[in-house]
Amino acid sequence: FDTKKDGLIDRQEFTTCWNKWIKTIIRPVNIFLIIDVQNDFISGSLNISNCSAQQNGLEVIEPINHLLDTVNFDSVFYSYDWHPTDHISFIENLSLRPVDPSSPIKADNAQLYDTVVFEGSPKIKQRLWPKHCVQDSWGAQLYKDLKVVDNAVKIYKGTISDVDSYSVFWDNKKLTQTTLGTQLSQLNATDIYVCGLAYDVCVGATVADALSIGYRTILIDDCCRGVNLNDIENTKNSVVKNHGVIVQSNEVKAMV
Ligand code: VGL
Ligand code: ZN
Repeated sequence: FDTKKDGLIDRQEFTTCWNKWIKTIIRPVNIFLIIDVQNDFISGSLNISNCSAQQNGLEVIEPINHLLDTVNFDSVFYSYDWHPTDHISFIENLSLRPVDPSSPIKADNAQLYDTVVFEGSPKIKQRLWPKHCVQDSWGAQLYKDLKVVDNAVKIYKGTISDVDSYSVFWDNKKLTQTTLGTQLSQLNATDIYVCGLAYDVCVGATVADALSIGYRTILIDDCCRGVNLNDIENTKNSVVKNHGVIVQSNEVKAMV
């Protein structure tokens, strides 16, 4: 492989092809990413069954545990929505920051789940949620029946007061990153299996980022529950459009 004669590629090209493409295809590194399966979203202050889709977050526990018991992932990641008490997304904190004059919804009549525009440069669009997943609180703990495997990696997001973070990769302004990106790179991850809560919020944003980075991204539909049916439908459509894959949990074992 030292010469280029007769159409043979040289050693450098061979090494690149081998490491970057061939090994990646024949030896995938499969990651299972379980997003925000925390008390507050299941039975606490942001219980998603009170949102418009009226879905039950508890229903993800059994299929996720079954995958953890039966599928041989290379690594399992759990993310936590992990907010300080003065977080910008809490409707209780609306008076802490000036709402911009351009905001279609004014501070005086802002309701839960509305989107307001806060002053700032650039201005900050923020949906208002009830106070949830406060750092170290009960509501921020993983739901008790969710299996946590040995050697799991935990990722914390939404930890900065003035910016929300739906994606487990980046905050909503793409200014700061969690440790997820570097940890996946260190593992040479190729395939990311994603599930959890909420389907149309943090799961959707994370899958979009995983696809934009270029991971083979597999969304496990029956292991997700969400907030709004229209938004869930839009999430699925955009995953397919961006060449992600949507599967049911009973299809995963044969893929890994
Ligand atoms: C989430 C709303 C607010 C989520 C987090 O994990 O999907 N939703 N914060
Ligand atoms: Zn949150």
